[in-house]
Amino acid sequence: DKVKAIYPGSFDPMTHGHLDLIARGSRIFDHLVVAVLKNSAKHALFSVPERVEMLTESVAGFGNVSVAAFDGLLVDFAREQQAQAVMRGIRAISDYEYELQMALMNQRLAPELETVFLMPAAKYSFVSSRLVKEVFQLGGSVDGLVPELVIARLQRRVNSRES
Ligand code: COD
Repeated sequence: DKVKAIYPGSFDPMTHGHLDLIARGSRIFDHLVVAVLKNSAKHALFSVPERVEMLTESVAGFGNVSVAAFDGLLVDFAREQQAQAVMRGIRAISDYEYELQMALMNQRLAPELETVFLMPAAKYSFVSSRLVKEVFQLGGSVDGLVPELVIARLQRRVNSRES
């Protein structure tokens, strides 16, 4: 049987940490759906279509990875997609508590759906979308932490705010 997994998140914006996880997921699952949450409480820098576009371009090289947007409960989206697993990343102990809470809540809501945790390469373990935005907006370099196409969009976003 084929195993389909959902990799949900805000991806505002996607980073090489996310891509590292996607590469790992694409090797162990038959199909991976990267799912961008539509109605996040988090204040977003990029719109959902922009985030989907950046991800879609970045995963084009993987034959078994697709990108979608979703709203409502993750477990409902997973059922709709007929997925067996949810993939999440753990960078450090600090991620664990939040991830465990969500995994256990999702397990209660959908006992048939497994959450699978993967660790990124150590060189990406400190990378977060939040810090990428902060460092870039304050004029620091984020080269090597996000794909070039994300840097180009960050540049345009910050320039348009300044002018
Ligand atoms: N290396 C490896 N992994 C990373 C890195 C990195 N450098 N950076 C981030 N990650 C991982 C994160 O740990 C996470 O697993 C994933 O990548 C996505 O990260 P984010 O920050 O974009 O995603 P979140 O945490 O904002 O996503 C939250 C969800 C969208 C999954 C959650 O809010 C949700 O499921 N919402 C839908 C409503 C719902 O079902 N709620 C009940 C949940 S119990």
